Amino acid sequence: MWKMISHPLVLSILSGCGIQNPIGTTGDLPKLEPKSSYRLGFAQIETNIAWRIAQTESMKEEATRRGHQLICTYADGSEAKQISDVDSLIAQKVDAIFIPPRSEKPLARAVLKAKAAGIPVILLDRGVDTSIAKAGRDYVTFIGSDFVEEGRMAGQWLLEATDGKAEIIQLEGTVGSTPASDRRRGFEEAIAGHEGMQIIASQSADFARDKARKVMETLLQAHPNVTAVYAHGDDMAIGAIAALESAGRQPGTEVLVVGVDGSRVALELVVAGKLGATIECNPRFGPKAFDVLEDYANGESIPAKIINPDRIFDASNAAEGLKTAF
Ligand code: GYE
Repeated sequence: MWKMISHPLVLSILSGCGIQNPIGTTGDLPKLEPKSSYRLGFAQIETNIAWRIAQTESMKEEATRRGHQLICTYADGSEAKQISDVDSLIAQKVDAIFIPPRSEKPLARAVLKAKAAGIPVILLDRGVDTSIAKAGRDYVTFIGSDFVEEGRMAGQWLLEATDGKAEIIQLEGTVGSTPASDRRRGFEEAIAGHEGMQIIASQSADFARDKARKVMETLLQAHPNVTAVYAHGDDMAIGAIAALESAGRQPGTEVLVVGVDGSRVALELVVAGKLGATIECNPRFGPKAFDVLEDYANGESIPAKIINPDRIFDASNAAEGLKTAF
């Protein structure tokens, strides 16, 4: 249908009627020539959390293994910087760009700019606003986890661990980012209808450990009745545990904490009994990201979403998980 509308003749009729095309959304996806070696861009969000470091390492390792050049940029957790990083990769005329969008709306525009420059984009681990940019039309695909399912797993674990009775503080990820919205939705779905499960406060701590510690310190004063914490990322769970301990509360017994990611430090805290559980979110994207890129170049049809399967780690399997943790 879009192909029909995007036909040059139809477009000129539409614009003759005063109907404008949103820039960059017309036409097919930019093609990628099959080559044995590519010059690629990777516009990473930040470098200061274990999950991001593991993802960057995996991308670099796999690029090297396959003989591709990977130009990495780091946005220091800033959307404005990530957008200008994408601009600079476009200016360097890379063959394709991998983007983990810090948040959905602003980075959707960056995706459209790359498309307009004829550069295919693959989204990693976070999505963009699909009313602005769509898979198969503006970017090749999204590779990542089912965050709603992760949230559900966290909610289900807490429901069972507390026998359906908990006063919960939720520490949300970056506002406007896919994992924050979806992990919230999945968790709320899992506890819905259980009257004893109450979210007494919910605030963003931007996926960051220090912010989570500060947010938790403040929330603890306002809500001393808290009995559980759900953090959208392990770094925030770690920050919350630190805040609980410095307030003289016992994480793991008096206040149950559940996180997401399955990072090494989080698994150690599960083994130590301070973190109840963490839902895995695998950051090792390299092999899949480059397989998809090469399949795309070879003209194979690529699904709109490629989902990594995740597990739950609790006291029963955290020690085992440590063997391969990041
Ligand atoms: O869970 C979190 C990181 O987008 C899935 O980003 C990713 C999340 C991950 O900051 O720890």
